[in-house]
Amino acid sequence: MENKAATSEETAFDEIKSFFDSAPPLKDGDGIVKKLNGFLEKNSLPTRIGSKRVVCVTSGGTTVPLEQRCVRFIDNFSSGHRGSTSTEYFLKAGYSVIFLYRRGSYQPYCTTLPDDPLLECFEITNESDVQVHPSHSDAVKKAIGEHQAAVKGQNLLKLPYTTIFEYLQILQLIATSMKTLGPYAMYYLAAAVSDFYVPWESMAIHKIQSASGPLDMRLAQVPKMLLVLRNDWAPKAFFISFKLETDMDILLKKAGNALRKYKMHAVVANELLTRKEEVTVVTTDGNISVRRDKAKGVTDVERPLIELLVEKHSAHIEDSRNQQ
Ligand code: 9Z3
Repeated sequence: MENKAATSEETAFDEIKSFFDSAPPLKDGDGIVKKLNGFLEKNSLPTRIGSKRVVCVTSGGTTVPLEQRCVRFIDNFSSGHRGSTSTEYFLKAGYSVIFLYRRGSYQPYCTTLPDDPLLECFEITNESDVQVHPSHSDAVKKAIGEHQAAVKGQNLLKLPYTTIFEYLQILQLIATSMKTLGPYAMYYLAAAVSDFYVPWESMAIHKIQSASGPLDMRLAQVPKMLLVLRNDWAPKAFFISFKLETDMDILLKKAGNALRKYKMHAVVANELLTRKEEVTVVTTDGNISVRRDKAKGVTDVERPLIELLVEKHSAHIEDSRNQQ
């Protein structure tokens, strides 16, 4: 049994190595490492109760390019609402956040602003100056004030990605930098990550032409990065992954499988249509349903979800200390 597990981990390791070896080089990898190290230096100062907690929140969906000079791509559904709202609650709870987000997806403190904030929140006065429209004034002040406080206090680092290649390459850099935080590090993996991709070396260079008729395409499986992230890149960290399904009948079973297979501390199971109302936190101690309860003034499901996860992270840190 143990041998079988070791073999599947070795296979995953080999697949991941070949995924990274064949991926296009990450643009400005050195710049990203510099930002990460600067951020973590500021945030790994010891506190009265141990070390500062840092969470890596992933948000938005990865793309899978079909051409190297990409005109077309396959996308994964995620607006980034879950990741950005959760980031706000983690910051409020005293965490520092590395926000790995899909370019163009929702940003922390902006989810309650209108779709086109620049055009809808501002107006030109009779004196040809620009001012915030009074009806949006409170929302804009709150968003700018809270965002500035997080960035100035160096508690929020935002790193953008677009493709599945960039996402996994940056996640590896984050894990390498965060390793020294041990149990004080948390991973909250809300991004919707492609299961299939076109390997770079077998990808068309130029725009695929339609003249030759229908397109047949074989997609390779994205290696299961969670296994290596959990076991090798960040073995002491606290891990939360997400399971998204559209069929309620299989959701909890699949979340339970992911919990065991990847040794997650919790898997947040959500169904596409009800994801903003209710999620189920699946753990080895049982399932906990978390709801947005308007009657109790709870405006989103992320607030009680983050409260619960912060509590569980505290227990994880306590356990790790007792084992030392
Ligand atoms: C989620 O399940 C997120 O909760 C949502 C959030 C993407 C549904 P929005 O960004 O939506 O607020 O619009 N994320 C993880 C989805 C995912 O790809 N999970 C993989 C899977 O289900 C495992 S890593 O197999």
